[in-house]
Amino acid sequence: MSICPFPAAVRADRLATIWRRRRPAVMGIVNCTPDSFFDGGRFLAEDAAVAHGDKLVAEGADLIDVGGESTRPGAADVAAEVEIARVRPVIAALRSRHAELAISVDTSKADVAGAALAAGADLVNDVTAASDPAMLAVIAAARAGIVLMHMRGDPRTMQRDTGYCDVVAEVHGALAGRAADALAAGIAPERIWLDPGIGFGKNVDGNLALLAALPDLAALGHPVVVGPSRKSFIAGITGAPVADRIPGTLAALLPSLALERCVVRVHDVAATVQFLEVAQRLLESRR
Ligand code: PMM
Repeated sequence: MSICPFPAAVRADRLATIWRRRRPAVMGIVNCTPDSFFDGGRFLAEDAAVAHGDKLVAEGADLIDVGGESTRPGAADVAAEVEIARVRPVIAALRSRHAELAISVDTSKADVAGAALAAGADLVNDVTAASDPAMLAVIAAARAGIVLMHMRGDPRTMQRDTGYCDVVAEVHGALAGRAADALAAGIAPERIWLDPGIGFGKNVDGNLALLAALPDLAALGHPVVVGPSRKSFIAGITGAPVADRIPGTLAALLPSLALERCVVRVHDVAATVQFLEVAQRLLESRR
């Protein structure tokens, strides 16, 4: 008898359903943090976070990403116990309310990942590409998925140096290396998802180059995740304050439409679903 209340086969099914659409899948963000750059403090209370998750599901989210530590530039570290106390009840509540929903936990700590998987999460969204030495083993043992995101340095230091010789080659090369490590740890290729880390140690041109090169990232053979939602490169181009960046976010999602297996991580699910549905139909009408 398995002691895990969430068997690997059920988890695999939930992750597989992500790809049922003809357009990119939508990951809705629930930040249970006091200090995230857009929604910090709004969903710190458990009931507010769960209600927000319910709302994003009703708007058409294919996955919900629950985070308990801000990754904004300059953000302070959070102890694992604090992070677990923030995310575990929210994940458990969302799991009991939405049996079929794929849920990810946004963490870079293996202990938090383990607690979140035991509470019903399917996927670990790791902005440090599994820098915790125990992370890949935790994922492999649970037969869960992992998002390996590229970041230079850590949130405290990442915007100090945003220069690269060739940002696309460097980021894709680093992710290919981490994907190889994840494969070697026993994680199946379809459960290793790659994210170029928009806004994490990149300038405006670097972010744009990485967005435009998403098809090259997908050519590494893994699903791709991209998270431009309301980020400051949109202000770098347009001057728009964070409250007014939905149009810029949607424009940044255009390259994702060319990919077969892509997840877009966004705050605004309803607007994103509408954009992707119409854009996809438009593209198909030309074929
Ligand atoms: N961005 C943030 C947090 N987590 N995870 C992935 N995979 N990709 C991202 O681009 C990403 C992330 C920062 O945004 P938030 O503070 O609003 O969650």
